[in-house]
Amino acid sequence: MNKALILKKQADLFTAELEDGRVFDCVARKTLKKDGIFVGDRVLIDQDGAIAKVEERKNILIRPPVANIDKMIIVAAPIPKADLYTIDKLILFCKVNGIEPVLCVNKNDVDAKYCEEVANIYKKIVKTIIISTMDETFVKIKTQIKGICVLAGQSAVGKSSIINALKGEQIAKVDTFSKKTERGKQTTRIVQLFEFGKGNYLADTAGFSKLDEALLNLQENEIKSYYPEFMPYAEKCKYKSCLHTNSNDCAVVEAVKNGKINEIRYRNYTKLVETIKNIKKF
Ligand SMILES: Nc1nc2c(ncn2[C@@H]2O[C@H](COP(=O)(O)OP(=O)(O)OP(=O)(O)O)[C@@H](O)[C@H]2O)c(=O)[nH]1
Ligand SMILES: [Mg+2]
Ligand SMILES: [Zn+2]
Repeated sequence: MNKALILKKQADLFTAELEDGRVFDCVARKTLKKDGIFVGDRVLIDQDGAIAKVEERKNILIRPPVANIDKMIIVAAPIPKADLYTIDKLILFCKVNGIEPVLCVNKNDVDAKYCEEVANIYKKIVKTIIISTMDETFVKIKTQIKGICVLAGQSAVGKSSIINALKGEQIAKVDTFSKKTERGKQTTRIVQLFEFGKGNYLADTAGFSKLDEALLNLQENEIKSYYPEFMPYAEKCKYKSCLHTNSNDCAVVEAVKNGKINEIRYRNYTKLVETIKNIKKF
């Protein structure tokens, strides 16, 4: 049997790439549940050219459905304005699932000052780049594509535009922000891995609507360990197993007050802890 990687899935039809680089369309053996095969899956192809087995996964995202993600490029922009709570949840999701997060602030041509402000919040926490798909700066993305990478972020931030700019052709469908909001739908529907040099892929996706569910398995007291900027202060906090959500003499809260920890990141952290606490009550 031959090893292959699933690049695309449309209804019952899969596009797979063999180790020698050949790309072909195939179906799954009747004994396999086709819902159980994801883009990014490493599979075995039998002599009839059908998918016979799915190999063990490193991680999996349910919506959008992608498996074995190495890196997530989280895209933000001035239009639509960056939702920092979503960015924080995506970074947390990455850290929990062994995915390397990279923040890409796009549309620098629209508002460079705003892009820099967003980048400044994150540059010490994750690898951060500022680009525009309208000029040459988009090439900064290219060196980031290692292994299976996915683009994530709100609708209209420019994920499909990034694919098109990198490929130098219009292969991913792009719509204006106003058209998207009129329809209330994202333009990109299917997940597909685009190849950028051997072994390196970038997937265009349509947002991460099941993100909250994916984070629910976390305990409220483990979230803080995924905030590297808390560490130096958390160590000094005099309360044992402190959640750093109460103001009485907590070293992390002090650091927020003194401007050592970004206040928006911190507020989003407490919001997340509260959300998880409340859900656990049911
Ligand atoms: N000014 C400017 N506009 C951009 C840039 N990148 C993308 N756009 C525009 O932003 C709009 C949305 O781009 P898309 O690439 O469709 O966004 P998307 O993130 O793929 O959206 P969904 O598929 O709905 O999730 C389009 O009108 C693009 O032309 C940029 O760097 N600068
Ligand atoms: Mg898109
Ligand atoms: Zn504390």
